[in-house]
Parts: sequence; structure tokens; C-alpha cells
Amino acid sequence: MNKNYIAGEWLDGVSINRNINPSNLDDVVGEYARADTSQAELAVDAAFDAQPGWACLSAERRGDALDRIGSEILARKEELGFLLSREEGKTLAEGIGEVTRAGRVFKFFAGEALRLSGERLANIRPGVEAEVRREPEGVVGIITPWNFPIAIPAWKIAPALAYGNSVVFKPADLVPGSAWALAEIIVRAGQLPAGVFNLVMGPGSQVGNVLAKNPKVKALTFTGSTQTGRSVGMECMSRGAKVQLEMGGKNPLIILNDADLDLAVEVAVQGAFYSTGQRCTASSRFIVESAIHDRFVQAVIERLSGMTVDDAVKAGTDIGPVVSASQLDQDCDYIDIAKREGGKLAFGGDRVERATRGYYLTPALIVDTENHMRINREEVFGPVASVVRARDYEDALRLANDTEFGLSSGICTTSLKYASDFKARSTAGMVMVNVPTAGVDYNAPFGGRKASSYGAREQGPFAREFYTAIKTTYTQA
Ligand code: UN1
Repeated sequence: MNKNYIAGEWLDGVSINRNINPSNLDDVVGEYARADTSQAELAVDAAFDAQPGWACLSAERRGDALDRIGSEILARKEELGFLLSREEGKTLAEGIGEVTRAGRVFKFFAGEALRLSGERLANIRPGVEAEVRREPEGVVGIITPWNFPIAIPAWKIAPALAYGNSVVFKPADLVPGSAWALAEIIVRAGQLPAGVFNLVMGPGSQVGNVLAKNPKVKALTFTGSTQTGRSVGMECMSRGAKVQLEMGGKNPLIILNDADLDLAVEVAVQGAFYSTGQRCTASSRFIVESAIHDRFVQAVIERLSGMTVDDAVKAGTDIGPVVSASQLDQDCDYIDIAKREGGKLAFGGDRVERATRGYYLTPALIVDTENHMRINREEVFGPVASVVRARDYEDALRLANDTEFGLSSGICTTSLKYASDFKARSTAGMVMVNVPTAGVDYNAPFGGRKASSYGAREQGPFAREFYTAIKTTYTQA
């Protein structure tokens, strides 16, 4: 059994989590320890005690640790990518791609550790020097979702450590395998002092709860559902902790009449259905201008009919299984809801059987929907996209922004005028022109607006806003 890493030791849990392959329910990926509240408290105490020492080491030393971690992840990307695809269900190419991204993230923050700087301000009072310093926050709690089992942990853990914080990391219960492998690399390749990094696998109701409530956790970063994010956020705010929340999306992709049709289909299919549509950045609403509507729908259907839904690690698979039975039920429920609301299932949405027992669902395209329908208001988190007709660009823009969410949005157009206008007037945190709404670069700020996100941006140099505290000093010599 793979154990938790707490206070510099590998510890048994209080129960065992069997990690099941969603492509093959007879395949147990491994057995992982589940911690309880008291073990989570132990990890927080260890992180609290270790953090000042870690912050005192040189930035170069911290950067070197991250660099070694990044190198090992990259060197083992095939093996780790296989593990990821086996436990989460995205295709092998996507699994390896995600591992590569995780390795690159560690390399990026290895450099960023050395680039942290402050500022000396112009003086107001003669003889008094004002300076802005950035310091670590202290203990950072990290709660991650199942859909990016290594990249999201990487883009939270790497900046936390780079800037001198200690970490208590709680991965999603569904995907302990990648998290454990990552933790093992961090601990061994990073050669971190005991307590600086802690892996605490276990349920949100116990481990997550401790991270939200324990006063020693100074900052908490969460990616997951809107509902859980909000309750975690309220706990943190009530005790004055810093919090960063990345939650749901209902991301629109506008297709204008002047779009390059082949490119638009590719952007739409990649954004909506790759990674089985299980991305908070997935395009779930295609907002299509009237004159191109029928051609676009037809071309998407043709593209989808040529795609293979099968075992994630099998050569030739384009779309892997849905992650779990309950997620599959949710996807199918939303397809039914859309049909009852008046939408028409134009393609897919079938539970299918393959050589192994798994949660297979063909990609679903629902047409003739209206933006007020539940299918266009609520996040499905599966290979399900709907089409809304727009009269013209202004109508499309209005529909795109008419959502409680605001993570990512996209437009396919060859018009500079509409592209520029959309970049300015979209109410999403990330706006894509002729590229999919999902799939982002690790050196750019990541995050949304409205109900999608709360707090500072993740990734790139902007990550320092969350992982450092600002101190202003005034000195009279
Ligand atoms: C991506 O689309 O490349 O949970 C990243 C998610 C996001 C990450 C998406 N936080 O889907």
C-alpha cells in the first residue's frame, strides 16, 4: 500500500482507498492510504514547524530542489503518463502531455524562485525609505481535483515551495496514484527538510476540513466544484486566511459566419471533447451564427463520428472513459434534461461497451438549445456540448456573457474587428481567438471571473500574488 507522507515519514492511514481504472473496472491501479482528521492535523503541525527553516534556505537551494523534481518528472513522463491515463481515463497522449506540463511547471518555478524581488519606492518624507518586500505566507493547504491529477498539484506545489512556504497537499480521492508518484518524487529528488512537504490523501470531509479550519494554515488554494469551493472559501474567510478558488465553468465558443470552418470544428471538438470534456475550461456552449450554423453542426458530427471512444491507454483511442459511475450518471442526466427542455440530441450520448468494463460514453452534441435552459446554465463536466443559434455578432456576444460563470471563452472568426471586440467585451478571465477554450500555457496567468474563480491568479509569475505576503517597511537611517 502507498502511504501518506507526514512530518518526514511515510505513514499508514486509517483506511484503504482502492484506485480503480475507469477504462477497466477489473483493474486495480493500486491501494492508497486514507488519512483522518488527526493525521491531517499532524501534517499541519509539521508544516508549521518546518516552514521558517525552509524560508531561510537560499532561493537558489529551493530552486535547485524544484529543478531536480522537474527533471525527474520529465525523464519519467511516459511511465507517469501511463499511470495517469490508467487512473483518470484521459488518453495516453493527453496523460503524457499533462505530465510534461507538470515537469515544465517545476522547471519554470525553479527559475522564478530566483526572480522574486521587492521594490524601493520614491520617498515622500525626506530621509525615510519605503520598501516593499515579498515574504512567504507560511503553511499553504492545497486541495486538488481529479481531472488533472498531476498538472494542477504541480502548479500549486511548485510556486508554494519556490517562495518559501511549506505545503500540506490533499489530492482528490479518485486519483491518488499520480499524486502519490508526484509526492514520492518531490520528497526524494527534492531532498526537502522533514515537514516542508506533506502528502495527506483522504476525504474532503476530514482532511480538507482541517486545511480549511486549522489556524496554522495561512493560505489555501482549491480547485474543484463551485459548491465545495464556496464552503471552503467561507471557512477560510471566517478565520482570516488567504484563499484562492478555481471552480466551475460554462465556457462559450462563438463561431461567426466568417470563421475558417475546418479550424472552427477542430477548435470546438478539441475544446469540448478532449480529456473526455472533463475540464473546467471545456467549451460546453457552441454559440453559432445563423449562416454557418448548419454547416458547422454537420461538420462537427462528421468529425465526432470518426472518433474512437475506448480504453484510455489503447493506441487509436481519441476519447477515454468518463472518470466514475456517478460522473457518468450526471452526464447522462444532463443529456436527458436537455432533451426534456426541447434540445435535440444530434449525435452520441450513448453508454457503450468495450472489451473491458468501463464508463464509456460517446461524445454528445445537442442542438436547438436556448441559453436559458439548464444544459446551458449548469456545468456538466463531461463529453457533452450544446449548440445555441445567434443572429449576429452582438447577439453571440450577449449569449456568451449571459452566464454566472466566467472562466474561459472563445471565438472563431477571421475578422480582426470582432476578435478585438470580443477580447475587450468578453466577461471571462481567459479569452481565446481561434484556439480552444481549454489547454493553457504554464507561463501565463490562469483564472476566471464571476462564479468561476476567487482570489489571485494561478500560474506564471502572477502566482506570486497568492504565495507571498507583502510587507511594507519604512526606514530612517
Ligand atoms: C487546461 O485546460 O489546460 O480543472 C487546464 C480544470 C482547470 C485546468 C484546465 N483548472 O479543468
